[in-house]
Amino acid sequence: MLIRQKDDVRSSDITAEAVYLSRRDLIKAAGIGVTGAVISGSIGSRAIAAENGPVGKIMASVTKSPLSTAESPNTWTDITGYNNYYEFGTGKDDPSRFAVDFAPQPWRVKVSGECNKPGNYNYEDLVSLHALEERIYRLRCVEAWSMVIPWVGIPLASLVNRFEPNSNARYVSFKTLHAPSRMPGQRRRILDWPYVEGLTMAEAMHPLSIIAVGLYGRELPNQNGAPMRLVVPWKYGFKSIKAIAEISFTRKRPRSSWEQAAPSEYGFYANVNPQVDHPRWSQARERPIGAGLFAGKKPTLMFNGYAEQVASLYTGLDLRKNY
Ligand SMILES: Nc1nc2c(c(=O)[nH]1)N[C@H]1C(S)=C(S)[C@@H](COP(=O)(O)O)O[C@H]1N2
Ligand SMILES: [Mo]
Repeated sequence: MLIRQKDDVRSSDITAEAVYLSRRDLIKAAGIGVTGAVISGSIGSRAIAAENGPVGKIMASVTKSPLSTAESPNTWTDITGYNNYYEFGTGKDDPSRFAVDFAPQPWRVKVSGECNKPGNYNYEDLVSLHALEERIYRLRCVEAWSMVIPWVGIPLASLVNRFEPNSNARYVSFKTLHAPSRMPGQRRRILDWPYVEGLTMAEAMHPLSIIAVGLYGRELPNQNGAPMRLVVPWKYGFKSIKAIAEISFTRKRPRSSWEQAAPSEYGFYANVNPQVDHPRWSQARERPIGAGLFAGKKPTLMFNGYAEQVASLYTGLDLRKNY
């Protein structure tokens, strides 16, 4: 069995658009004849390989954000090959296998509820008006594994402001596309489809909350939630809903899919918290994906390491009750 090579080549060491093959990808490409090119992104410092399906186009004028972590990102292969996306199956490699033919364009988003600008918006109209930023964020799944992911996205607040929520809007909810013919997992009753998630308005307006449309400087792969998904880095990964087709502003708190499925295990807040265990496992430590077979777990940080930025959103809230 091949053990992952650590390919910590810096972006300054490789010219943009240069073809860069990590040793592992070279061996793989030579050995089993991977179809498609193995290319490096304009931004990424790791090899970008087609082994988990198609590689999207490079996105123009992406700026680096000061809100990124300095930790080195997981490889393209890890981020696009180890996924949770039950619309395409419950196995970690199901989304990369079964979302290949999911065509995310054209895409429309229905906006409704307590706002002055409801309507049906085109993906282009929503995204093209905003400057794209690279945000390298930690992702901590409630299952106690983690990654570091270089998203490309836009601040959620900029998008929300376009719809002019009114003073009745206390929450914003999101729904994934419901299309069983295109999302095979929706033909089975794994969850109550479509997948629903929600945030308080204060959480939605927080500068760390983004709508991701890309990865490693390229268009978002289908398995990561193309064409647009939420990323809220201080919360467990299940809050970061994929393939958003509806956005609604509400007075009442929405019930998210995992909360509906198992309310004693998954709450509305779902803030990463090493002190509040899941009923069936500890949340004190996490397994970094891609660290190698013999690497140990590492401690999970309060609010996934974003406490300084977000703790004030929760002053006075009992985080043990409001898990
Ligand atoms: N629609 C939808 N969104 C989803 C999920 C899902 O099953 N369906 N899984 C969630 C979970 S549990 C995690 S950990 C993240 C994983 O995102 P990634 O596969 O891009 O790393 O997506 C979240 N968003
Ligand atoms: Mo997750």
